[in-house]
Amino acid sequence: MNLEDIGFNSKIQAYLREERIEREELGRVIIEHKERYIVQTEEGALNAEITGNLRFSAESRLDFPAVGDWVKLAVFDHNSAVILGILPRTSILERQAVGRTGDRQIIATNVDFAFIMQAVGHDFNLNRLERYLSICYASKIEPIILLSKIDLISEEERKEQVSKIKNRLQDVPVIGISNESMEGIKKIQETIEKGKTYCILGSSGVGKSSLSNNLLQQEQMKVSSISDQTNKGRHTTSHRELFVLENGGVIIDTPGMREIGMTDRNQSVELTFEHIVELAQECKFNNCSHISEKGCAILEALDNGEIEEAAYENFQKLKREQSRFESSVREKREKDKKLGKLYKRIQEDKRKRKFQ
Ligand SMILES: Nc1nc2c(ncn2[C@@H]2O[C@H](COP(=O)(O)OP(=O)(O)OP(=O)(O)O)[C@@H](O)[C@H]2O)c(=O)[nH]1
Ligand SMILES: [Mg+2]
Ligand SMILES: [Zn+2]
Repeated sequence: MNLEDIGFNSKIQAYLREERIEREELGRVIIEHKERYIVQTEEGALNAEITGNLRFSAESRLDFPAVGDWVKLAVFDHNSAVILGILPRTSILERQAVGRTGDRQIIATNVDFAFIMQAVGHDFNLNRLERYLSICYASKIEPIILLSKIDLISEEERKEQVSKIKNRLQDVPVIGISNESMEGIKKIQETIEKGKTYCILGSSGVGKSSLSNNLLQQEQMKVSSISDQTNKGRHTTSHRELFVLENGGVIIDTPGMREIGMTDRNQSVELTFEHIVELAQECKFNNCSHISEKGCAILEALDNGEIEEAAYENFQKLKREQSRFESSVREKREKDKKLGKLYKRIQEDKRKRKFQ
């Protein structure tokens, strides 16, 4: 396998030249298991760990390698290496770490497109689609919505669901697919460009790994069997994994996500609700709260159906979530600062006592 197959491009090439990194020292993280990594290099896949230095200087999860990262390696033998550093990321797909306000979790990095997958039926949810869009736009990742399991509904029902998506999320492409009848799979294959990275996102059980296998044309990823499905809440895929398609596209399969909490990435929510943000600029007063003001463009648009009530509510909810994240990051930083000062004082006291 050569590096171009896994997404190597002229931008990375330029970086290598600038930093005097040899091609042989470069790899891409394809699997992550709790601080142990599998890294694809031109010579093959290697088991890798990070250096103590990298771990020690890491300030947050963002400083650890993630699936999709390009990393500089020290290669020891045929199958092991140490990760010395992470190359600058072109994009970071991240969410709020589950149950830990103010902490983030990287889903994948250096992603160009996201396949956001929802199955017809219970899983279908426009508010959740807007969450996914926001985490994509946060990092300039282009979303493509996949409506899966269309074999389970009629043609008419499918048209209805697609138009629901189109009405709410005007400019995002939607592809209906079935891993059973294979409808739409060819369309996805045609969409995939060589050297670009596609991350598949969605709840557990929507068919992400089934799609991965169909694109790979082999059973690479474990798929839940029908009997497993009665076992609700069970996740079949437990880690993120990157693999290369025959035509050169790169796919990242991910475990199903139940929550997609907003982090503080700039503009993410605004870009998803661009039409609402634009309208708000037409309000008569600059500081319009869009609650009862005369000449409020938002209230008017809600009245005449130009904006869906549900979309507006979701917009506000995501913004609130984002500011909660921001303030908890700020609080943490202040706490750390206070702790730092306290620590310094204790050290000084100790020193003084020594000399007394
Ligand atoms: N009818 C129908 N069933 C599907 C389709 N795609 C997947 N399935 C079934 O749905 C179940 C879950 O599929 P997976 O591919 O494991 O789902 P996943 O999204 O990878 O799930 P996690 O790994 O838990 O996140 C399996 O039993 C599949 O056979 C489809 O297009 N139509
Ligand atoms: Mg899976
Ligand atoms: Zn207003």
